[in-house]
Amino acid sequence: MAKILDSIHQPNDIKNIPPEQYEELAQEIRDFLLGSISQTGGHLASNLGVVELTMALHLCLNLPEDKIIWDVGHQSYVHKILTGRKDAFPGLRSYGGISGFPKCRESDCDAFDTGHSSTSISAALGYARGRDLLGEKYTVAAVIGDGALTGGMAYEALNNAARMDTNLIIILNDNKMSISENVGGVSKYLNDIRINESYIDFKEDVEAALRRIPRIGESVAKGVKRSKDSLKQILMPGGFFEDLGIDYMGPVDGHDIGQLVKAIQAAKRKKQTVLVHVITKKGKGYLPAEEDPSAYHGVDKFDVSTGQPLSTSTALSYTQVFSRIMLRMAAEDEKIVGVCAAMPYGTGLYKFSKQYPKRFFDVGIAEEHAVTFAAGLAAAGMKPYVAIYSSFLQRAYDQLIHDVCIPHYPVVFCIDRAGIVGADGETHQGILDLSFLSSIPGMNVFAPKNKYELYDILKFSRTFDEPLAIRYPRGKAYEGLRKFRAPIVAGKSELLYEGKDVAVLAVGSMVQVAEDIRERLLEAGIAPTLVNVRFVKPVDTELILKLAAGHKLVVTLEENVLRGGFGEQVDALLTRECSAGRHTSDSPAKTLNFGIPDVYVEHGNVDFLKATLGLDAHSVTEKILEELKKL
Ligand SMILES: Cc1ncc(C[n+]2csc(CCOP(=O)(O)OP(=O)(O)O)c2C)c(N)n1
Repeated sequence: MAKILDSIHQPNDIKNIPPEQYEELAQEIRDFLLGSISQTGGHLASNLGVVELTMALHLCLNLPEDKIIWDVGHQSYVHKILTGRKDAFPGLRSYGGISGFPKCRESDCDAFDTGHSSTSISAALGYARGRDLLGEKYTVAAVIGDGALTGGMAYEALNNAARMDTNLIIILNDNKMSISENVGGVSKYLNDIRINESYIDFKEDVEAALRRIPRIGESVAKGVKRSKDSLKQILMPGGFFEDLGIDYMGPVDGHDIGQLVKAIQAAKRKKQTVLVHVITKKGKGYLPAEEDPSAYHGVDKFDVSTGQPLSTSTALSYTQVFSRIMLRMAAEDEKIVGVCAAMPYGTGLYKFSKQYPKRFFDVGIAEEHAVTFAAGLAAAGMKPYVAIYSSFLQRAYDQLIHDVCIPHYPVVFCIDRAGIVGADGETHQGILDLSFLSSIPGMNVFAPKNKYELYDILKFSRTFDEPLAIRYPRGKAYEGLRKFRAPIVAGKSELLYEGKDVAVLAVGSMVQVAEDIRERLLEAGIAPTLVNVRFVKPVDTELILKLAAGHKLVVTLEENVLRGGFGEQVDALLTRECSAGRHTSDSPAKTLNFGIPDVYVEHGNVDFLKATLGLDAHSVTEKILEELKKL
């Protein structure tokens, strides 16, 4: 039988569907999402939850003239389907295929690129202000989840958007969940509104009824709005937003298209910033996801009938290794505390949170706050471990400098997903941390070569009295090179193999690649020196100078941008030494730096992307051999 969804080929096609078919269309979209995401992997539960909301937005707005800005953007799949990209879903998050996030370059219906949380209200406000200045008339809507609303930037934007005399719509998609259960005071506040279940009609009816009371009606209505008691919460919820100067509408049943359309149409008529509070169920329509939305937030390929992943790996990831070590360390030291920003599962702190609930802090999607909060914990005498993804730590650059490194607090940053992460693409690649961390005076930066070294550096961190960043990649923890376990000494590298002619200095994940490169060079009759860099900051100056004096070629390898990375530090050191006349050799070594060029790396398979960037063993070996021939 022909599907309703098959009649949607381009933006606004949904408007040709009769209302009595909306429910069926919603079901078809859910079936499509399940069928497709179970084959490709991706963000499932959030998208299942916004099917009706997205349909309603597309029914009320004209795309691409009107603008929808999706916060984080992981829930934009339904929007992609309704804007003519359904057939591209087999390539979702693969190299050359469509992105898992909104991308302006992909469609003119994607109004703003997102990926990191809590940016949508700022971007939407900018759009609205620009629209007004240019005398244009389109509608701007930001769609932000209750999780994303825990991020500080959202409040900066709300503050700025308050008391505007022009229209801006904020749709608050409240499903009680961030990736895990949402946390904090605002989450509780929203929950209290939800419990009252006083929907939009009721609120507007009450307000109108109060106003109709002869003579005193207007002032009673205003009085109720101004009061802070629970009666107000029942009669007119959303007082927090109203007090800020933002019109609040809701709560609205986010799976009732009629209600949603009515609310969005009413919001469009407002001459100010209006927040429409929409209640949805994360994972809606797929029981396993409804029951455990965290597990189905982001999924690999899975079997729809059982909900089980298609491939399971028994190999431990760095995240799991970190998770286990944290438990062991916390058992031995009561001062150890764990901090994460809305990602207890992703960062490996979940078990810690269960075993040591009092010493665990999920601060919400608030990386800046997480860092300064940890500095405060350290100031109070605790030993904080902040578990965070590399790309999200970018947000807290000033806090790292101002609150941790200037006062020199011994906070440990356990930086996961460092390097190429793959399917999530540009916004999530952790390829800047070595550069931005190395530039901070007082910061120590370490990258372990394998899982044993992650254990050793964490053990070392317990008595290390300085700020320390430990960065490790996504996925399976390397188990090779086990016999190399030289004690960790601050600022010192580890010499793995001594050879001649070429010295290869590899950072963290690249040590495994360097081992392969060494094998290949040995086959070509060259015995290279191989160094596990360990500390990218401070670098092992003594060893680097020694190697530069004793080899023709010094090669650096890192899964980080070349700009400001380890390789440039080596280059700068050698140049400085040469120009100061301190170089011990007559002909100092030439350097060859391998890393990521000055570009953003799009989504795709990790190994494929590394090979494209020339960071695979074959490409590097070829270049080394070529260079050696020239020397
Ligand atoms: C700055 C930043 N930190 C962390 C994340 C990881 N992350 C992606 S989605 C998400 C939860 C978002 O929750 P919510 O906004 O409520 O959306 P839902 O998935 O529940 O629909 C988190 C923490 C991110 N994208 N950006």
